[in-house]
Amino acid sequence: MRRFNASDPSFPAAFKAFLDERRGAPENVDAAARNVLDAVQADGLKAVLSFTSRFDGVELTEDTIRVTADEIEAGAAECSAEVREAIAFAAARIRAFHTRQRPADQSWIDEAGVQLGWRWTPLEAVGVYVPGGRAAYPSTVLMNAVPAQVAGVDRIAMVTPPGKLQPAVLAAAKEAGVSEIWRIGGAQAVAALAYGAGPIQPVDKIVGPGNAYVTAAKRRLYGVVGIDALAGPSEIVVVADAANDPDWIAADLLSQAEHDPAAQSILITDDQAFAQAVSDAVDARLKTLATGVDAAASWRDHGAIILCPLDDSPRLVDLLAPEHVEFAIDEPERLADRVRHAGAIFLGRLTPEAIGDYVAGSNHVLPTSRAARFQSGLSIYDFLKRTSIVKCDAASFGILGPHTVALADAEGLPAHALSAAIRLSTQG
Ligand code: HSO
Ligand code: ZN
Repeated sequence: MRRFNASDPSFPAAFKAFLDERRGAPENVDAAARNVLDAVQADGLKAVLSFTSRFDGVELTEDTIRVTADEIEAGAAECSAEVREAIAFAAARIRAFHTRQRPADQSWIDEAGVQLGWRWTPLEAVGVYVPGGRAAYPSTVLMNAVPAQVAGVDRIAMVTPPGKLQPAVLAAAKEAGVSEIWRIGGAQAVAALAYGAGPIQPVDKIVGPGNAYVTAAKRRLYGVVGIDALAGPSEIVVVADAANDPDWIAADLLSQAEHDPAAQSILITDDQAFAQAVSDAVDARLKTLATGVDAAASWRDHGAIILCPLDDSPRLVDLLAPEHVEFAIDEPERLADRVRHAGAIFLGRLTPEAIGDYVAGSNHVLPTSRAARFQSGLSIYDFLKRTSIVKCDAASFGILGPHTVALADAEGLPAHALSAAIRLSTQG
């Protein structure tokens, strides 16, 4: 964990170096992902099954690749009532939040008499990647699939590496209206979704976090299909004054550190003694946390405590452009309103970021690695597209036509000019 004091003359340079640090091993997996994509594009299901055998050690066939409706039901039923209830609660809140994002179609007649507007339509088919192992989060299934469902996507296809499917993941998939689940993972799953493979029909967009191979495959497929933002390790900045219980703030920092050794948790505070108390509380908690190994690595390698007047915190937050920022202070809006770059902002002492991970209703798929400078979290807009609509009548065509001809001539495109001129001439 790094300690910074914003009043040190060396702070600007040291902080800049800190911002520029890479997190996570730069894995050179692009060539491998490309081979997988090429093979699946050429050989379809055969290639998908052979990669699944090679990378996952599981022999599948066309008949066993799909998770059956019975399996989904049985798996979901294994979930405890408490977890099922929490999933339904979360889904309803995520649904409500994203329903409010639904944009309106527009249509108007402008001063030239042209009818103009646009219409929003949902994507037809979307693929959701769900990682295997510990990172198979039911909450992430909800965060990816519910907005698609709210947008009105017809088909939501989920892929997840073969192996025992977590009951809660199945329950979440069911709740979120996932229409099909395929037990495939890695770049081959992403390729199958993009190109289609045997019974797996191609989709129009692929969302959801995955490992380095999945991310490399998604990056390569951008353009063949739509892709959501490329997910990086989690981040949290907590702005807190000395009136907080250090143990609460320590828990918030650890809540993101435990995701990944490459995650980043940063405390900004104006009180030296409080900073030390939080640091001690983190160390104490790390001793017993079941996820302590990853969390300790994250805190050790990427964690930081920045001492500065809280009034300066919005400026530092903007430089960090974090995925999440908490303002654990009274009247948090006073500072939070000055933040420009953050994926999500959590206000006050009773709004830990974990609330947003699960049940606030806002999306937890958020920009990382400073992408909050230019990107928003996943939303209904990721599953909608806008089609422009234009209609001229004789009078408005008379106004627009000659300018069209002039620009087409200037661009050396005579057929463009003609298609306007031909209509102008018949109108006398
Ligand atoms: N905080 C993660 C999402 C998540 N948390 C899933 C718990 N489960 C995104 O940065
Ligand atoms: Zn989380």
